[in-house]
Amino acid sequence: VSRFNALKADSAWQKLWEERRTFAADDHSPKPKSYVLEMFPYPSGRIHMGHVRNYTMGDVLTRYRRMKGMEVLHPMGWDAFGMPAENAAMEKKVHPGGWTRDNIATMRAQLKRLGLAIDWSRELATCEPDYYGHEQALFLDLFANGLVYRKESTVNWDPVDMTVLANEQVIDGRGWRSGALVEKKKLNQWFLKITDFADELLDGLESLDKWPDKVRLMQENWIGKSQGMQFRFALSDGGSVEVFTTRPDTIFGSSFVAIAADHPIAQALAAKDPAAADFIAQCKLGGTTAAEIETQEKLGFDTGIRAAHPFDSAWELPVYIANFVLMDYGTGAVFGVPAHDQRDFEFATKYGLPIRRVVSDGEKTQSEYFEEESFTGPGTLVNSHFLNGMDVADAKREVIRRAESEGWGKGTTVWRLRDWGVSRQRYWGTPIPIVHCEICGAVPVPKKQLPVVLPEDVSFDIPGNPLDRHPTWKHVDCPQCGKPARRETDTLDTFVDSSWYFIRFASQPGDKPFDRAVAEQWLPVNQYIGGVEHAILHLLYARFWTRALKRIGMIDIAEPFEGLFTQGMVTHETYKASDGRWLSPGEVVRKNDVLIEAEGGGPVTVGRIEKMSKSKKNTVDPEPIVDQYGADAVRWFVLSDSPPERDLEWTENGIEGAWRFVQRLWRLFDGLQAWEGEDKGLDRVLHQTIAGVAADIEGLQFNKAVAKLYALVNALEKALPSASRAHAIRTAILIAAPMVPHLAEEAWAAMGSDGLIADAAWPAVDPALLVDDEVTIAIQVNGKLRDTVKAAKGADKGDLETMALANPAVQRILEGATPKKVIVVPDRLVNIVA
Ligand code: ANZ
Ligand code: ZN
Repeated sequence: VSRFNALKADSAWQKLWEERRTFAADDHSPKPKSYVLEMFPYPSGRIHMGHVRNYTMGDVLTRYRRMKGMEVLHPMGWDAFGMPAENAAMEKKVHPGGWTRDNIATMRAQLKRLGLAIDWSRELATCEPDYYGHEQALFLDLFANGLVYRKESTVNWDPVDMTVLANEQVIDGRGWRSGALVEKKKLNQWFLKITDFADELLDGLESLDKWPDKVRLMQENWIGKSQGMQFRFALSDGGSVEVFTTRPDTIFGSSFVAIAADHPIAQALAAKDPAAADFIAQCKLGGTTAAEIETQEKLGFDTGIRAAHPFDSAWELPVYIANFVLMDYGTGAVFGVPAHDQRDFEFATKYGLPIRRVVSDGEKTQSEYFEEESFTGPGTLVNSHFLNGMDVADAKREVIRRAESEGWGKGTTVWRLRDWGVSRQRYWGTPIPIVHCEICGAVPVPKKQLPVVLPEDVSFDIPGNPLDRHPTWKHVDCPQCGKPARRETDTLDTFVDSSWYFIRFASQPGDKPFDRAVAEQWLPVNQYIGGVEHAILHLLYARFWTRALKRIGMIDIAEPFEGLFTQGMVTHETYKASDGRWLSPGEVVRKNDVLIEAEGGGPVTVGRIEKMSKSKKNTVDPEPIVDQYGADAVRWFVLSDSPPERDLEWTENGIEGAWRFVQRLWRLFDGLQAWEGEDKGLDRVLHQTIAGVAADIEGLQFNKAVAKLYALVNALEKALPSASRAHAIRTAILIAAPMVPHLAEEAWAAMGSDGLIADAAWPAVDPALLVDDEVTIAIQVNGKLRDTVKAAKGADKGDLETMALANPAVQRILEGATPKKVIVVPDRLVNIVA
């Protein structure tokens, strides 16, 4: 019996698949089409285990659907623009383009070593002009249709690095690289009108029934539709302030009004009052993200202005400037109800403002509620005049009705979703195809002049945007009036690149972004697979971009991703040396059952099992593993151990077990002979496995499919020679082919089949063999299990009793005595009471 030589088989079959273009998707195929896509990788350097897991899942589905007779599009490309390339340029003095393209070459070769069924002829990299040039054209189409605009907005500015920072790059108010105190600066930036689609994007979620509920909920919260009311408070200085609330029912519980630091009233006050100006400056030092605002200490400045309560003008509320009120949500002003809002509660506690309960759930006393926190639950209105006794929903309606009829307020809807700011003051991104002219304003670059290509000769030795300080690149003539003008030097957020790559995969003509008819044949993506970290932004932007193209008549697809699957992470144990250094798995050895440092022999503590990461040094590089065990064993392991939506722990034992299984499967096949005779039981096991594995792959429950194949192989190893057994072994190879394609091809060829197993048909199932007509009966004596036996399903009670009494284990215990009683549960058990 031979061994499966994975290294030899892997490269031979990979070469053949490539030569024969086996996985090229045919746009004109008459077969039903399927589009399987995993989120394309960022070319960071090398493939990691998370990639292996992600791409193997999509691959199994692809290969399975091909065997089921579908034409499958399964492409691959590179999300190739972004910050890490510029960081590498600064640190290692390499060009971002060279660094990126080298990484792509390395990672492409690594992916090919996994034997993925990918149509490599459609490969694309977003950093190449033949991709981003088309993106520029699409940007201009959106611009021409009013879906792109420019406005002044606030950014985080690092005064030392002279660069704009993303929120994640601001740590405790300082630039992550320079450590300088970050300033807020106003810049003109480009925006995409995603808010125009807020309703559609929200409603569309309902149709996405093949998405995880949690992702839909996250999108819903991000879009954040709030129904409420907007109204004016008259102010003691003669002016007024408009507030937005989702809780008009709590109006009689208000004890202050608060405005944002950027609110015009605050700004006006700052001009005459230095204390107010100081407070506003202090507010600007704090973070701007919702999470930061939530956790910051709530601070306020009493303006001295008083607001009149709308239902009782004699009732005056102090007006504060407060750091927890955002200018760009609602109206930038609120009324505070400390009893029923936690931020207001903290604020009121700090500034000694009244805490007045107006909603009661009828159980607790006021002091119980309000010592620690506000009460935000449902209940009945109290202390609220004409609202008393109503529930919250009725009270909301009543306040809105009165405000509208008295003319001082109205019911409204507000959205949390903001327009998408796409300007980045960076080099390594898609240049925004606009020219700024003093006379004509912002002028689109004529389409025939696209792509606007990034200049190659840039330097990264001084801070700032290399495009901006390039000696010639930005100096161009205005396309409209011909006078000297300036190119836009901002580039597009890389999320724009990933918002339409799946369309370009489906169709990639040279002269336009895509051919509509061809793209519509493939789209939507039937199964999209990727990390849950993209559950909000990437998926929302891609949904928006697709809808925007639909609105301007470029494609008739509303939702780009029909099915979505978010896979879990790959984890590994962590190790620490006695001095607290993290150790990599390779730096640790086991000796006499304890772990010690390979170098130096010091004791090692085993830490938690965590997501593989460079910082904890608990990564395992896939490449040497593939070299050692072969692609099929690696594929088998990443599919096998846990449900795909959960984390998978990478262990040495696990990969060895997978390797042993691959060898077992090969041995079974290698021992195959022309046996004769029928084994009905085995036929049934086989057909149940075929049907079960198919259902599991379709449901993306790969670990279950793997478990069924294990069970089949166990049964085949035990089975006696028969024609049934020979047939089942051959069929086992077929249904394992999506998971272990190299072994499967090798076996398929050895069976003398012409053609590839990759092109073979999935075996048909005989429905008659799916019914289990044999059951396992437990034989008990005094309730204790003594043996199990097989019996025909539905066998009658008397037969089962006779069989049980004749059982050798039972006879030994009874020693000839007559049992007191025999209880028979048909199809389940026989219990003998002695
Ligand atoms: C009075 C009130 C009473 C409120 C109460 C809540 C509870 P969502 O649901 O997230 O939309 N708010 C309004 N504009 C704000 C702004 N620019 N910055 C900070 N907070 C703002 O939240 C709406 C609620 O958040 C509004 O309802 C308002 O406080 C506050 F028992 O008004 B509420
Ligand atoms: Zn001009």
